[in-house]
Amino acid sequence: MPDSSSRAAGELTVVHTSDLHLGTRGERDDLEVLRLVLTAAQHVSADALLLAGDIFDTNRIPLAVLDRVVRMLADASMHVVILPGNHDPATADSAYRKGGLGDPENVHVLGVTCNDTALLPTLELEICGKPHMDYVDMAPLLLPDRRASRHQIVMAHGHFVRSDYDLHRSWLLHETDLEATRADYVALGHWEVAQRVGSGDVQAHYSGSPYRAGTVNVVRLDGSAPAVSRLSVRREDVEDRRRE
Ligand SMILES: [Mn+2]
Repeated sequence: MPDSSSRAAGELTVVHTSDLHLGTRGERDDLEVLRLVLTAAQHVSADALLLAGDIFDTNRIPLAVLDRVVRMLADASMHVVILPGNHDPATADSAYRKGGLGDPENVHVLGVTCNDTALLPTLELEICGKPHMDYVDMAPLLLPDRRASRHQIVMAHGHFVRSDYDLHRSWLLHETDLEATRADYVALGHWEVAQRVGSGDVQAHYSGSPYRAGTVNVVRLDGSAPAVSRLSVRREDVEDRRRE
């Protein structure tokens, strides 16, 4: 866990990604994308890594793969907050309830290891989100209670409504609701592209999948408007930074 005394007072760095879809190759999944994401998060000395849904492609993940994921997250020396998505919902047989995924003290799974809020008091940060609990359509944006911490982030996994043409889709996120969160940052998942959505004051961003976007979002919070940038997780860029 990063030493909180090494941070400037009240300053936080959070890395946000989603849609890793681990396990598409079964036992042969090399988890390379997770390694690249974790290395990038370590490069910016992230205090927390947010995984906004569809981390696993399916809940039928071989235990050997789960076991390696658990060890990688436990060794990450940062908080990891996971929101179950529509591919990996927090069902009774969810990947998040098997293989000890919720056991490491730095790993927080919304709807599994805590309710809809992960409280990280050493970071003065609370992360709220409505996990997918099954495969059925629902409104995926949680309107948080009045904040109890200095910093508040909302996570949601769903489809942002750009026009009426989107209304036939599932798990819809409406701009008015994003604004109503009043959160410092809204970490979205479900889209493959990295994109800010909404035109109001609340910063709501999709990270995109690391495969398609080639980046993760880096969010710096210091009590004023969050600074959001993107960091490459392409293998050659991650290896280059390592050699610096
Ligand atoms: Mn999804």
